[in-house]
Formats: sequence, C-alpha cells, structure tokens
Amino acid sequence: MKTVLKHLTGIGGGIAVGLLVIPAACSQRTGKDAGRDKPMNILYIMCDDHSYQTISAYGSRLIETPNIDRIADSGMIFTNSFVANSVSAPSRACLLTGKHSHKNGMTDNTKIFDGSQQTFPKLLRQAGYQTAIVGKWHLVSEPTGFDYWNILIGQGEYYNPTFIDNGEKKVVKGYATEVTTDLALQWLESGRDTTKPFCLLLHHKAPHRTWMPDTVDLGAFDNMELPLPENFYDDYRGRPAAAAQEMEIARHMDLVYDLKMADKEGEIHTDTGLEEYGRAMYDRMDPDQKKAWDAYYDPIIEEFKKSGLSGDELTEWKYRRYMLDYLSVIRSVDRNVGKVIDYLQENGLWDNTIIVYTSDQGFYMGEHGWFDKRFMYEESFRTPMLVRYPGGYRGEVDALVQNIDHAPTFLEVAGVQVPEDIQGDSYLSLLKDGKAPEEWRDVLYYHYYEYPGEHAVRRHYGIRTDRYKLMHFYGDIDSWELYDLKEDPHEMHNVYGEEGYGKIQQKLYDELVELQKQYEDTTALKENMQ
Ligand code: SGN
Ligand code: CA
Repeated sequence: MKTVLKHLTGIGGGIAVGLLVIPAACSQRTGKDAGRDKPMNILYIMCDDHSYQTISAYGSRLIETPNIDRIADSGMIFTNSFVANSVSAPSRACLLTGKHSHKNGMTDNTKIFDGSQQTFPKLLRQAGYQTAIVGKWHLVSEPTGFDYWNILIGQGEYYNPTFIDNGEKKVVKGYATEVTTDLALQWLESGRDTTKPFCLLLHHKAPHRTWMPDTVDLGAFDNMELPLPENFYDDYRGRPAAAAQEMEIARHMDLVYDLKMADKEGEIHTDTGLEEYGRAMYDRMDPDQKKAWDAYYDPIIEEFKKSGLSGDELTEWKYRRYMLDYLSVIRSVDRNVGKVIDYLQENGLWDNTIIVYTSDQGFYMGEHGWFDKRFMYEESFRTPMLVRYPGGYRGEVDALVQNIDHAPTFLEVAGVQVPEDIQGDSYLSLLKDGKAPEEWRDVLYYHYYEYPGEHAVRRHYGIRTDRYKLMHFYGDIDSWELYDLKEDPHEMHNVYGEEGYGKIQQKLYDELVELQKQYEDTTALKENMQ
C-alpha cells in the first residue's frame, strides 16, 4: 500500500462555434498538442460519489484499488483537485460546459440542463471526434453532442438497471458497474467509427447511495478493522450551517433503505419514509441475485435484531455497515476500471488515449459524523483525479485544478481553440511536464445552491487558496467561516472574526469579490453585503 499523500487521508485512511473550431484536418498541426501522428483519444471515467479516501493511490488505509492505481502509476495523481458545486447534476454541467453553475444554468439537482448550449463534446464532434456517453447522465434533458448515448434514468439502479439507448428504454440484466463498463467496451469495440478519434465519457452510478454491492463482493471487507474518523463525534461548535444539516450517520441514515435491514418478517421499521424504496430496490433483483443477497444479509439482519443496539453503539454499528457496503461497491468499480485498461492495452489504444479517472464530487466517510457531500469542506469539495497522458508527466501534481478545467483541456488536446466564454483553464501543460504555467490560479471559487433541499445544506459560496478557506452561508442563515487548513485540516475551528486573523480575512474577502466579478456571479456578489 502506498504511503504518499497522507495529508489527504485524515481519517482511517459555439459561441459562434463554427468560427472557433479549427477543422480536424489542421487541428493536429495547429493545436498545442501538435507533433503527434494521430489525434489523441479521450477516455473520461467518472464515478458518482467516489471519495479520495477510498483510493489506494491517495494513501487510503481503507482499501486497495490496484486498477485505479494503474492510472496513477503510469501517469499523474492530482493532490489538489476540486469541484465547483459539490452535487451531481451541477458537476456534470460544469464538466460539459467548462463553466460555473450560474453560467450553465444547472445550479442544483432539480434543474433541467439546457442542451442547446455550447459543450465540449459538441465542439469535439465538430472537429471530427466520435463522442459517446454511457452510464449516469442526470441532466434530465436528452444528451446533445454525442454520436452514441446510452444512459441511466436519473440516479439509475444498481441491479438490472434501465438504460435509455439513444432514445430507447431497455432493461439490461446485471449489476450497474459491470453493465455500464460492458456497454462502453461494446461501443469501443464495434460501435464507433475507428477512422476517427474518440471521446468516451464512462459515467458510473457507483458508489452512490444506497451503496449496493455486487453479489460477488458481498462480505469482502467484513474482517477489517474500521476505526472511526477522529472527528466522527463533531459537535459543530462555531459552525451553524454544519450543525443544521441532515446528513448524519447517527440521525439520518436509514436502517432499511441505506443499510439493507429489510427483514422478511417486516418487523424493522424506520421513520424517514425511505423504507419502501429500499424494498423496491431489492425487488428489482432476479432470483439468483436475491439468493446471494439474502445469504449474506439475512444473518446480519437476524443478529442486528437480537442485538438491541442503541445510542453510540448503534451509530458505530451503522458507520461500520455503511463503510463495508461502500468499500464493496468500490471493489467492483476498481475491477471494472481494470477491464477497461486491459481493453485499451490489448487493442493498441493505451498509448494514444488520455485517461482521466475522477468523481462528480468527494464524499464523507464518517468525517464530521456524515455521509453525503454538498459542503465546501474538504472531503466533498475535493474530488479524486488521476490522469494518464501517454508520453506525459508521471508523478504528483499539486496545482489547484477544478472540474471546469476538463472541457478546455480536452479541447486543447484535440487542437480545438478554446472559446473565450469557457471559465476553466486547460491543464494540458501540467499533463506534459507536471509544471503549472506561471499565470496558473492560486485561488478556487465554489458556489452551492440546493437549499431548501435534501440534507438541508445551506447555500454557500467561498474561496480556497493553498492554505486558507473563506466561506459564506446565506439564505435563512448568514454565517461566515474561515479556516487555516494548515493548522486545522479537518475544519473544526472556525476562526472567522477571531483575533489575529483580521488581515488574512480581509485579503481573502477581497479575493473572493475579485473572483465573483471575474466569473460574473452576481447573485453571490449581492449576498456578500447582506
Ligand atoms: C439522492 C440521495 C441523496 C443524495 C442525492 C444527490 N437520496 O437524492 O442522499 O444527496 O441523491 O446525489 S436517495 O434517497 O435518493 O438515495 S447526487 O450525487 O446525485 O448529487
Ligand atoms: Ca454524486
């Protein structure tokens, strides 16, 4: 197991498109990636809610992910990779457009993505790429800009999921991570036009709630020790928004829905209203799947019923069950990433395909007592990012990167001129030699909007430098938070307004306003002074 990056694992572990696009034929000569014989293919693998805490390349003490690590071992591991708005649909819109949420309109999971706007797949397609997306889409409107799309509906299902294959609904038998991988490989093998370079977005549903493992992975981690994160029993002092959320393992994680305690006798009931959904997910399984599922969970349910757990003991039992399920789901993700890498290697694609492995955001593995994401605190603001760029840099990259940077990077890789209105920055030079250009950003911007909403995380925005974070929660709350991440990496002590921080607070505030102006986030600018 690698020991690098321990600091990350504090726990156990066309605008006028036609004018701007350089035709494919000349892109290879004029693009910054000139000098290659063939255009580089792009494979972007994104999981849903995969925490960096559960990737061994990031120094995880919780799990080995040998296949995901193959990308890092033959490429780069980004140690400061972040999102712009830590929730699924907004992240996906940031990816496609290279713009912050207020510019692409997808501010929260309840919106509908305007598919008529400029996206990088559209620009790549115009430049001669074959474009495809397989798996979770979550943007409600039909995908645009793809030669092939085969997507899950909404969040999708783990077992025998329904896909929409270029407009046609189909139930595909099997486990989501396997099925999604197989559909992607089928397209690579026989669905695409091999005379053209490809850009494939392979978007897994896993390991999203309710963390249902594949039957072959049930019990894979049962013997491991799972120490509690050191701030598991956080009291949220000095952080009113953190105190007001609804994403605590103790209080908000459902025994039946989340933790699979759907007993056959129907004696276990919960009061979150989620129970029936848990039973519905089980009902999707076929008899063989149910048999394997029951063989594993029934004895656990029986033991749980006898145990009479309550209080902290119950909370810690919930944490353990949550982690065991989550890790088992990752085991399947890792195996399937391996299948894709093998395919590339066996089919002459390994050395002309850039591979990005990432997640739509980070996730809490019990830190602060939580599951879920949304906050600008480190565990959910960060997202894993491993990149292999054939012939490029190998090693750690610590430049601040954000999910709005993928679109301009992929365009530059393809030799397509990056439209002026894209807000992200291409990280291609980092891929080549690991060095950030002199003018590279030293501060990141964030804005989360989904409130009122599930998990009750208040609206907030903020900035983060390599050392400090300033955040403002607004709406039915008006609260500023400031962290010195060097002194307080787990963000337990809000020093906003405290003696000794006046100067840095003012400096960060000025930088915040500067960034809001630069990105034209007028809503946030107004909230600063409320
Ligand atoms: C679902 C989950 C939430 C989760 C959101 C958003 N609830 O609504 O726990 O925060 O997705 O996740 S569930 O009862 O439906 O499981 S996201 O990754 O898609 O943004
Ligand atoms: Ca997600």
